[in-house]
Amino acid sequence: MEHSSFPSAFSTLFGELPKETWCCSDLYKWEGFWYTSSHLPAAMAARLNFQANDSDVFLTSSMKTGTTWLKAIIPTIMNPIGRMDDDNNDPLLKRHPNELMPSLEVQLFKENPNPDLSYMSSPRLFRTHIPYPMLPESVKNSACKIVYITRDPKDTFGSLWHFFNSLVTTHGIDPWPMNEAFDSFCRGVHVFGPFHDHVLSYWKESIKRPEKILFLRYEDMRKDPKGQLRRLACFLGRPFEKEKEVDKVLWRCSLERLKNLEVNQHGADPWLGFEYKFYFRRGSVGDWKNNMSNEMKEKLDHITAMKYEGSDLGFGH
Ligand code: PAP
Repeated sequence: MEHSSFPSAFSTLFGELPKETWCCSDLYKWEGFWYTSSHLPAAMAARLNFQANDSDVFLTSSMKTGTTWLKAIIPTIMNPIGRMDDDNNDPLLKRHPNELMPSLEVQLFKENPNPDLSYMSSPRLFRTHIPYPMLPESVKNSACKIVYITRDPKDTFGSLWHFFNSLVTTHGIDPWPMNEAFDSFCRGVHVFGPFHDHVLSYWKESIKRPEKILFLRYEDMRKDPKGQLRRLACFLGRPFEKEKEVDKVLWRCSLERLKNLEVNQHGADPWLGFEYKFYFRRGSVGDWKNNMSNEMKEKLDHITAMKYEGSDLGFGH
């Protein structure tokens, strides 16, 4: 995995932090969560220097929970003409969803600890995998909106394993043993992990401040896409007026469509080098049945039930 261009100031710090090797990368533990040597300085710089505007929208998530779907949906909802505009002008035709919502830690604060963001027009749309406690204070305290998406931990793990295994194998590296990946996931050691703590950090805030943080589940989006889309649009202050607008956004952002677009079949993320096609796979609910033994399912369900006890998050069964 890549390194930040300003890690030298961090070399002493890195030497003092708990460290684990995860899928060919070194991860470092900072304030309870695991980061790569590239993400951690960028997240710290963003926390120090990022100034939120009230009109900003933040898409937040742990990895592989359905973020790419929302990276397509949110810009389409927020674009005043995007919902009904000529399909030939759809930005998704030319740009992978990653490019429509820049990431704090992967893009904006990676090369420069204090980037000039004045070129961005309002409303600015951002995404991040940074856990809630590490968010810049102005994001927490301004009126900007935060959308969080989560997913069944079993499907999240399966998606994470498939994604990184595809990356390593296409680079000629040995496959990532699933049992090794699973053991790390259960211990909470993975990029931006522990998964359950990440989810809880946002869920708790969403209970306290539902007008500030909208908490979505991938499974609900799959089961009732229209209902969840309306909920999201209202939260963002852009309610739908016509049914066909809802249909249009869902079609434009559907996995089937995005997966088959030229831009997503052949391009690669310029910041990460990851091939765009790997962001689109099956998108199934319950795909863990194809990946996990019963023993693995029982183990992860048990951890989930313990971690989520007292919440209405579910998933531990
Ligand atoms: P990220 O954290 O790297 O951004 P993220 O988009 O959160 O990844 O997760 C990828 C998952 O979302 C994949 O799930 P799978 O591995 O179980 O198949 C991917 O298929 C799914 N996904 C991507 N785009 C869409 C979409 N438009 N609609 C539904 N699911 C999608």
